[in-house]
Amino acid sequence: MKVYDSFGPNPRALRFFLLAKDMKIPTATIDLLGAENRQPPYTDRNPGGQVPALELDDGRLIGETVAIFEYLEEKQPAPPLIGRTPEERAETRMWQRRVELNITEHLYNGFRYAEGLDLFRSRMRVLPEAADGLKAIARDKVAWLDGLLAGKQFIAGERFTIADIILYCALDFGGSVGQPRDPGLKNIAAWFARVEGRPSAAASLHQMSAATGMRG
Ligand SMILES: N[C@@H](CCC(=O)N[C@@H](CS)C(=O)NCC(=O)O)C(=O)O
Repeated sequence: MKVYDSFGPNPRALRFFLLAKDMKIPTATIDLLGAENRQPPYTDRNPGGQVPALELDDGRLIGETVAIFEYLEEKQPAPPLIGRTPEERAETRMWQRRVELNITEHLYNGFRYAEGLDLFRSRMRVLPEAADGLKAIARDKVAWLDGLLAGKQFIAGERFTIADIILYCALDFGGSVGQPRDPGLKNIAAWFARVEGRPSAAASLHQMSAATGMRG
């Protein structure tokens, strides 16, 4: 297998996952800031044009971070980051969908249409007029999640899962690009500190983070 990796919060989520599972997979680095991911030969393999991606031993290429998580968890179930049982896996997938559909997609698009506009305008349709609204939706839903985290260690309950990895990487990135966390959200703050305290959190940060000022 080979991981196509780069700077950025989604590749960071995969690095976090691999570190947490202690899985070592050879890596090829894609120049995201130089848009290598948006050109052949990368797009010949991954028409989604984004990073990360996973090349399988039979040559297939898998894009989409969660599809990669699911594949790797099936290959190496321990430690479980999706779940041991059908019930645990269903709960994790429910929270992962809620996190991505309500928060992280809006946070990322809010960035792409504002602070990231110069980087993204040649790559996709951008909607600068939507940026503030998308950021506001992400903030509203983080506040909603804050209430739901009361009495829980992690998003899916007592288990640390991919829902935590995905949200942590997004909120850490957001904080570095003009979407800071509301310090009044005490449950989110405590949860963030718990995830940040895991060794894979710091270890998954890309070396370019220091130079760019963006945590990815
Ligand atoms: N839906 C994709 C999103 C991946 C994504 O947004 N990757 C970013 C890096 S964090 C990227 O490739 N950005 C550069 C670009 O879109 O050109 C996933 O979950 O893997």
